[in-house]
Amino acid sequence: PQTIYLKDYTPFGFIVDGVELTFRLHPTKTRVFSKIAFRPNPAAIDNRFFLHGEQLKLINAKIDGAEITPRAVDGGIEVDVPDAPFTWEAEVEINPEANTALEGLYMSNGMYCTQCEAEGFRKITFYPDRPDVMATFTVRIEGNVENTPELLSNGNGDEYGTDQTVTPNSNYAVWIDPWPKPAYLFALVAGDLIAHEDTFKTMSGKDVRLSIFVRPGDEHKCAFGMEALKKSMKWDEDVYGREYDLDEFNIVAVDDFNMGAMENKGLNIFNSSCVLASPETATDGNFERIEAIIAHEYFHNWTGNRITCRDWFQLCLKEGLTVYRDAQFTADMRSEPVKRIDDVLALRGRQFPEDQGPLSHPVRPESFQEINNFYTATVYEKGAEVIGMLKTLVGDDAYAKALDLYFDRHDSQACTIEDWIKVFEDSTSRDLTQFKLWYSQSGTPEVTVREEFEGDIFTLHLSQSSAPTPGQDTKAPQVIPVAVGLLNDNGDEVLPTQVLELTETEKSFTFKGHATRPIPSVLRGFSAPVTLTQDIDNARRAFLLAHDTDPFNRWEAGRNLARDSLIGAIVDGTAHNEDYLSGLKALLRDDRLDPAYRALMLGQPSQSELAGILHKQGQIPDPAAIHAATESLRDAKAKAFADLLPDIYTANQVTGPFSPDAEPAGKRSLANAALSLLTRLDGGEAAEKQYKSADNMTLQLAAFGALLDAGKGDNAIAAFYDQWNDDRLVIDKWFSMQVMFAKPEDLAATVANLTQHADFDWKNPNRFRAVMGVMAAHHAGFHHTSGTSYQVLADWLLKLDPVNPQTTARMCSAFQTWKRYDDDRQALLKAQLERIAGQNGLSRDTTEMVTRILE
Ligand code: B3K
Ligand code: ZN
Repeated sequence: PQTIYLKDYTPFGFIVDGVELTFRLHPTKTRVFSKIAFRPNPAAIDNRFFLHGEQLKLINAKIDGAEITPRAVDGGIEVDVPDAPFTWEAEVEINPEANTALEGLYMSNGMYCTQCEAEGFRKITFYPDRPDVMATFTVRIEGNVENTPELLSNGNGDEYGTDQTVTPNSNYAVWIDPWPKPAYLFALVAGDLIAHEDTFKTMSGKDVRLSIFVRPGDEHKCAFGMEALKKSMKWDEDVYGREYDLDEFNIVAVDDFNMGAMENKGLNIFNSSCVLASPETATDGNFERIEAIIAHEYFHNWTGNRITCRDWFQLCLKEGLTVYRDAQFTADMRSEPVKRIDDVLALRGRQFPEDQGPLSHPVRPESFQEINNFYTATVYEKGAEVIGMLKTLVGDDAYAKALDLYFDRHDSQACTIEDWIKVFEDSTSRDLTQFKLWYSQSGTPEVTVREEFEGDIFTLHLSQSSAPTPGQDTKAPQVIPVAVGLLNDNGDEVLPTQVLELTETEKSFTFKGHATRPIPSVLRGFSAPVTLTQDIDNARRAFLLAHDTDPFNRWEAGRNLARDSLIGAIVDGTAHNEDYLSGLKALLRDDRLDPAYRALMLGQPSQSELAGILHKQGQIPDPAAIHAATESLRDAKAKAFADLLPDIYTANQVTGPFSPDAEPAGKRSLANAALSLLTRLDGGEAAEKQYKSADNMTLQLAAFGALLDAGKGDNAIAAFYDQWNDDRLVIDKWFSMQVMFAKPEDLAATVANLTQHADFDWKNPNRFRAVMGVMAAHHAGFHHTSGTSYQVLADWLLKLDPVNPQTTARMCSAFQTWKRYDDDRQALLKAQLERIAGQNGLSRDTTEMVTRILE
């Protein structure tokens, strides 16, 4: 496969003045007619007229009305064209039904839909399928009124009719999108859909029609998504001054989708799991995620669509910023500290392993083979952390000013990270040259803190280092904002949060006028995506757990105690730390603390996180020992909190009609956390009761999990299936839960068994992930010494690859940590990776992933 480099970028030789498309829909023979106005681009160096095109059957092509025969070249066609404006016309045939890769135009349950980002438009028609080519689109869709009464595309609906003269039962719609956009934002949906409708009045008083389109039967699952959409629209006006820019905004729910959702201009397409929700079928976690994803896709309207990326290396320009914006939104709608902790958990769970293994790449990568492989936690989540650091460094007001300038200066442009940085430099006069390293250096920096106290001067000596990553042996020091506060012995804050800028390898910061030695709280709010090494003892951590005035660091203190207790148990079988247990108990009792926050406090590092920590410490992680230690810590908590758990459980029951708001959801999460520990004491009695009386999925699923965990899930497995077998999204949960709670030694067999089930529709990405993704995340089971899980996963990846390379490639990351483990496991893992790599005809997507992982 060919490697594409950022340094090779050149602009396209032509400018597109307008695109007209007509779709004559047919499940296996859809005709696409295109008429595109081009003119030479004066800024271009290369004026070859190359159009991307893949899996297209060309019926005919014309330049200025005269039929021509294009030259077929790698990935598309080339044509000799006049050195003056001209019109390109083409008619192509495509086969949506055969499109199992779910990229381009495909069918899902009888419904036509598209996914074009990153490079899927080239599977629809010949086009310069690159984000820096922006154009206005007019789209006519012709369908069959019975199968596709609803015909949707980007922009504003201009015309809808039935046209009996051409074909009986035919219908058509015309859509005009007045905003220039790259082809990756094109969308088309056609099917038998029901709209859940509403309206929104924008800040300048324009009425926008809002619709969520779903398959018949899902109408009752739209209300929450609609509220989330209206909240997002209002929030973007209030906080960023961004107003919506079309007369309508449409969302469609699709069952077969490779990812969460897609921000197509005016026509967002969602994986049904990321928009549909009812109290009976969706958990509080689902509700929160849906709200965040709807916000994310909506926010892309400005950060992504109005201002887009020049090339795919700049992906973080839209994704990092939009993730940052959706995090701000969730923090505003819900609890800021809880959101921050959730995000750091996700970062450590997904981004750190990526950045510390063979797939490590900069937030702005410099080369790729398949761009779909770079929609990663690094680009998205670390990309958002980088924006957060920038805001911390320049301050809130300067950030707001810079963003205004960004929207002003770059509206309707395809931009780069340089443009983004320049906006901040111009509006703050700050030199951001060093800051830019966050975009180009990969890896997780490690910050080490040393304390000194002399006279009345307290000094923090900070240093930074960064381990080599693929292609980057040495690193320059980065600018790391380290938020610090000081406490006295009573836990009073004697210095409120200050941001220290660590710009060199080593730098010391002094704090004068302290009669007694202060206690620092370092990296408050997780002010930078780094690992922190601090030589402090358990007593200090217990003090911070009890007193830190920064909610993130208070949680972090408990987390570190849990981590060290677990590492001690794993490495030398040490008993669990009593200070941790008693400190945590005091905190759980504290009713002034938000229940959601207390629920997070009850958590502990995951098994794979512990494996990563041990590996970083130069040890070989033993999955069975890690599993045993995490189980024993849960047992220890159940025992230590035995008298408290029933009270917590009872006090956090929610009565009245279900609401997914933060407050009741927080109570449910604490009650469910208590239930999971209680089950270790009562053998599942309380869980059984909760399962029977549950009237919402949050309670039902938690009880189901507790029963499975206790080995008492058999009845529930049958009952759950009977109750929900007509709801695909709930049946995904049914599959996942059985995999998640399998005993390590039973995992491979459980999975093998589930894949035999009639409902294991493996071509559906949600179902595939519900089983295979959850298996790969089951640390002790996946890494069971038998190696059977490795083999089962590889078998299924090989089976899925020819059908859906994108989902296959993504799941290969399950193997990215293979070098952490002992020789036997490494050999088993490597054998599977090599088996995948050696497959004939393996997709470009999967080839790139396994090659990088093996390197
Ligand atoms: N921009 C899309 C992701 C497209 C992924 C293509 N493989 C969704 C999002 O980030 O909002
Ligand atoms: Zn996005």
